[in-house]
Amino acid sequence: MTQYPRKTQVGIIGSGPAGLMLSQLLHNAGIDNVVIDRQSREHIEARVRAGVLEQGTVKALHEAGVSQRLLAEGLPHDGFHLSFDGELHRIDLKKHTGQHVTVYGQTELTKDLIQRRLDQNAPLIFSADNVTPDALISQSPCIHFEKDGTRHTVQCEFVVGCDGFHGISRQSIPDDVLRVFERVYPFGWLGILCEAPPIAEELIYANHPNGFALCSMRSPSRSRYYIQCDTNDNIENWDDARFYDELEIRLGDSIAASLVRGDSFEKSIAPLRSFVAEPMRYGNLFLAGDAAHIVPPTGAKGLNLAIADVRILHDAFIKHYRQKDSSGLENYSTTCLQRVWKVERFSWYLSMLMHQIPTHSDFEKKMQRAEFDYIRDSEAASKSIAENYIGLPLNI
Ligand code: RFL
Ligand code: PHB
Repeated sequence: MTQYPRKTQVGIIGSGPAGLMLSQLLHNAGIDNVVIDRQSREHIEARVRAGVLEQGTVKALHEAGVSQRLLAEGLPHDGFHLSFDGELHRIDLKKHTGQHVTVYGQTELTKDLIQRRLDQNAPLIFSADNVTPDALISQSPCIHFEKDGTRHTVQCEFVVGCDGFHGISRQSIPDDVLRVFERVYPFGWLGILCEAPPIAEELIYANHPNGFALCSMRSPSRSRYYIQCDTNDNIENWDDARFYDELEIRLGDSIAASLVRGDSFEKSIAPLRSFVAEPMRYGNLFLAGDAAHIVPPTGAKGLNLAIADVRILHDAFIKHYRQKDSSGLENYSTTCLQRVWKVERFSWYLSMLMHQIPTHSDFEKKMQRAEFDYIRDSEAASKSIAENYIGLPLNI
């Protein structure tokens, strides 16, 4: 029978980007850790999600030693486009910030992180049932889980909940301790992946009276497209022809002329939500990534925010273990939340600017248009979008 560790310094629940990256960073610093996920490796490696990495995220992956493929295959983008009723405005990231973003799929990043951890014989436990953090406000917290019908317990010094929005970690914090702030948007994103060259070299975020559309990519031969849809819509209602017809309308004739309609091989609908849980620490449990906060995907921030949390937490653990200084851990929640709320603001702002909001009056539609015109005509407004899009510094 497989033996699982009974003791570790940091027990990590969830092997998404946050959990895997934290595990790698801690390992590199000589801090023992165990990662436990309820899903199988195959399931985790098949999830299609984010596509845009901030330079800080790429740098962190590089420093963690997990950037070989990312540096070879990632696509540096010096700008992106906003489109309003077919009128394009380019946000020049390079000019305004001196930085770029990198297009590289979260799916590939996750595969790279898993492979690296397994190459190092890391205790990475997939397909665990009933994962439960326990004794969180004691000096000896632990994680219980079941594997192949047998119950196991890992004693930890700290537990980190990297188990996403629907995970168990946040739910383990009593209601009278946790305060949540939430907005659920009255629409979703219908996304497809297809084997066809992207419509343009850079991303296009479009607002049209029919709704939002986003043209993104994974590689020079693989495209990722999204359109705003009803939250309760069903992918069965959207064959590729209908999807592309609608995408073309929302982009306008001149942009749509370059569209190559590749057969889709992934199609899904994602809800849009803003969510923050405060505090991000309860006793010896720390929350990181989507377990603590969700942003609507319009600003491409969720994955980047998750990596930022674990970088801050990693620094705090190093201070704790090497210098016997727990101030980083004490301040973890406050430090992260400062940044989280700013990123929430940007994601909310860009979402409200670029979508058709069902409750909007004609006045609010005019305000949206005026905002676009202002961004187009003002260097300062474009620069503000650029500095948020490339990613705010860690210590703000
Ligand atoms: P994840 O990736 O959700 O991983 C959580 C892991 O925890 C496991 N888990 C549990 N394990 C044990 N016990 C339990 N009870 C558990 N419950 C859950 C899960 O199996 C999973 O493996 O969270 P993490 O690591 O915090 O990472 C967050 C990111 O995945 C997320 O923020 C981004 O995908 C958001 N996002 C984007 N972010 C960007 O930075 N740039 C983008 O361009 C971008 N585009 C997107 C996105 C998210 C999207 N969707 C589908 C919501 C586009 C879309 C459409
Ligand atoms: C993606 O490529 O999946 C993507 C890109 C930019 C976003 C959201 C998603 O803002």
